[in-house]
Amino acid sequence: MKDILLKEVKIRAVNVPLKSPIISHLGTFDSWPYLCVDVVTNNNIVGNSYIGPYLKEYLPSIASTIRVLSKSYENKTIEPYSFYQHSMKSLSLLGFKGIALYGLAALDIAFWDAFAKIHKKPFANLLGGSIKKNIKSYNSRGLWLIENNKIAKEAETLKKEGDFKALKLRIGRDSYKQDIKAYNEVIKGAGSDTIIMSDFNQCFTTNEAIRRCHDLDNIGFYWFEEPIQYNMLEDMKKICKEIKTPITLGENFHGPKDAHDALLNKSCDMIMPDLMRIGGVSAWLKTASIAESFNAEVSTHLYPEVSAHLMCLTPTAEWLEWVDWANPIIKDPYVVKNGSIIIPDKPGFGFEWNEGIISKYKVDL
Ligand code: SMN
Ligand code: MG
Repeated sequence: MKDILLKEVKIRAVNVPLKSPIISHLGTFDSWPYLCVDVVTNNNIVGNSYIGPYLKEYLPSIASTIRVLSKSYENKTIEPYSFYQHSMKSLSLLGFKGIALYGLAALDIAFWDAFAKIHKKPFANLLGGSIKKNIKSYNSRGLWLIENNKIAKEAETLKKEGDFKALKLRIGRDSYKQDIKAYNEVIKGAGSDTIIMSDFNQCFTTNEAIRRCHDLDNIGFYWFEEPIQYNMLEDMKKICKEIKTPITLGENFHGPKDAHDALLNKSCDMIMPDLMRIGGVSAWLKTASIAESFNAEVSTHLYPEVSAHLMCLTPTAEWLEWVDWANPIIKDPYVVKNGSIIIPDKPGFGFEWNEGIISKYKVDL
């Protein structure tokens, strides 16, 4: 095959309204900011990626790291793995974490998408995996810290959206009794066979977390997520030791080494890396191998389209987190049926932009 070279990297920013607001211990959000990246090759193949870095004010600085990182690869053959290794080395001067890593992730995902399109294969197939039809997915787009009397109805709606078997409830309300009430409302609306994950979003001190996790330990939550500040690995270890319900961490792992450190330290029972914060596709694959070596289950955080392919290549894959927040910017959004995400039979990760919506919600960089 003739060398296919990187011609150009285009970056656009959007701020997409959410169907219903996110109300969490991390803050309240009515819209979600994205950077949409296109890597364009000399034969006009386009690799796409998006990242959603939470705070729209930081879109320009992340876009700027993407531009700087991509400069090294202009007119070079598209080699995503080598690009990742090279970019990571270059970050030693800036730090391996935070927004520089987010920029690297955005580029890495788009390079892999282009690479798979060059080879005319869905990404998971390109790497020698089969496209799984049963990637179990939970609906995580709702059940925020909303009023109790709204929970049952919302749970019922969320469950029906893709015949989901599992939903995630945000907890850490004022008292443990309120968390239990919220759990019971989910059961009331979605049925007693529903698997219910939970997320504290780091709202407690260590002592509070131990107390609350004990109070909720026999309720039936499938997992407790991030009870305390994400980087308190020693305290997390203590919580893990005391509590029967599995504890998960991972959306705040900045790079594979964070996953390694948390697993080695027994700070969590399972992990759920975020595609952006872990450092993109290349970093996910490294993390999947680390998790395999600890025999630890891997779930995903946001980014269902790319994460679905990665779950096909993750030996200890568990739950995929489904959110539809990026659906408006995607031409044919992925769907979930019978509680499993459907990976489209298309080259790359299988999504293209909805240009009209991108223009509508575009923000300046
Ligand atoms: C979450 C994700 C995105 C925004 C707020 C909260 C949450 C999750 O931690 O795991 O889905
Ligand atoms: Mg979370």
